Amino acid sequence: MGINKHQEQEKKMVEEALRIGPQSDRRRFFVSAATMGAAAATAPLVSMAQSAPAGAAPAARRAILKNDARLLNIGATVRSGNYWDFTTFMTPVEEFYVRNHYPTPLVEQKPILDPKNWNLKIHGNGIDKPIEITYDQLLKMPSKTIVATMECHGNGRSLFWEQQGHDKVAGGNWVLGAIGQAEWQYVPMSHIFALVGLKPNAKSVLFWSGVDGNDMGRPMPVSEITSRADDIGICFNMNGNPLTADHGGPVRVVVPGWGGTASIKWLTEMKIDTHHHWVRLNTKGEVYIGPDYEAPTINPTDEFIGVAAADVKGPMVTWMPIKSFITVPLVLEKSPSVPANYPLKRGEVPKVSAGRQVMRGYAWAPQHGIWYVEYRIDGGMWQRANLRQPNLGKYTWVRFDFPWDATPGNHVIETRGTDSKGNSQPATVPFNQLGMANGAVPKFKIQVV
Ligand SMILES: Nc1nc2c(c(=O)[nH]1)N[C@H]1C(S)=C(S)[C@@H](COP(=O)(O)O)O[C@H]1N2
Ligand SMILES: [Mo]
Repeated sequence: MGINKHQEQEKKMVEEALRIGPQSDRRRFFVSAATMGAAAATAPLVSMAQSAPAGAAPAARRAILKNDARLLNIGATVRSGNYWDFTTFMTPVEEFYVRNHYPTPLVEQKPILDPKNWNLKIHGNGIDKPIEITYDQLLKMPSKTIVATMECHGNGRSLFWEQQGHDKVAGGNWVLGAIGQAEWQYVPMSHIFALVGLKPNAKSVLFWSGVDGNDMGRPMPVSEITSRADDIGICFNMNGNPLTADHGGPVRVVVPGWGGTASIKWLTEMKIDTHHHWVRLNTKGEVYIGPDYEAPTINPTDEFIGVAAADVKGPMVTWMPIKSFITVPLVLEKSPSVPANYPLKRGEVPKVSAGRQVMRGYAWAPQHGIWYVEYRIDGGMWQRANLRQPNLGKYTWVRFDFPWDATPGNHVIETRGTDSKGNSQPATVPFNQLGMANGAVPKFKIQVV
């Protein structure tokens, strides 16, 4: 019940943020109309100017700027990827899921998001030298690129409803598409730590936005960052282009392998301290809450920002588990809702024609990397799927395929990834109220005709 109240609150805040929209849209509309044909500042301005008929009232402010055509609309500020249409190793930005707790903030309302104004404050008692970094300075620092998946903790929540019958799980119905893979360009934390003089007793880095909403930020233990300080960083390019507004532009954090929440978008501040930080996104949001999970302990020196000790409900979700899917839309029968633009109606089973089929899929295991992928038909023997190149290491997914002689009737195909340590996807995972990180073997129902 506490969870539902929380969702209600979130909904209200989104509505409120959108209400100031029409005014700013009006301004944007007239600005871009006046410069019709000339290079407008951003793509959305152009499409808005073109799609609004002359003299018409400006369109209501959209919470997400990218085109909806290749995405699944699962809420005002949330879009999942159409994973059943995925074919590429790299996910085009237009196909990449968006998870916002608030509407995508606009430069018009938040001038700090203009690269000319943007700066990052790094401070706290865990460093020798507080600094501020401008966008130009950031771009001149040594940077790296990494190809890595990014996945929302809530991806696969649908499996709690569809396969495990947990009607107490609350949250959006992502199905399996809240994942994408991109090439991220970033200034590594190793460089940042050297610049500010990280103290040996520093404990926590709080990555903070505060731009889209005043509670958007998340801490990470210093030890976790230093264990892979070249892999985690301050990101400004995605697939070779500047980060778009929806994906946190101009600058976000990228933490490969951890759930998306760690990768704070619209980053403006980094607080590095010798004590722990508690905020919304590691207390009552993006945490495991359930009988199998114990709430973490609180120390007297801990800092609470916008939350209280009573809000600490469970351990924060970190690494994403091993997962896999075939590019077939999951049957949604027991989910509380079915997204309006999902290709299947409630209970509808996808159809495939009889005969030789090649089934394709994706598997990932960001903590240790995929070793092999198996599949089975109608509960039969597990068989190995063919892995396709490229397979660039633990942070990337791999594509796989296998032939299937599809015979008329109803069938179930399951897929199971195994990582380089020999861990495989389980049949079920323990219940948690927010439906985080469900890595159970997915079951795809298919009707062969
Ligand atoms: N400032 C801010 N950062 C954020 C969020 C947010 O709502 N606000 N959502 C987080 C969550 S839950 C996820 S899964 C990822 C999603 O990143 P994407 O929208 O670029 O795919 O951003 C994370 N960073
Ligand atoms: Mo997320």
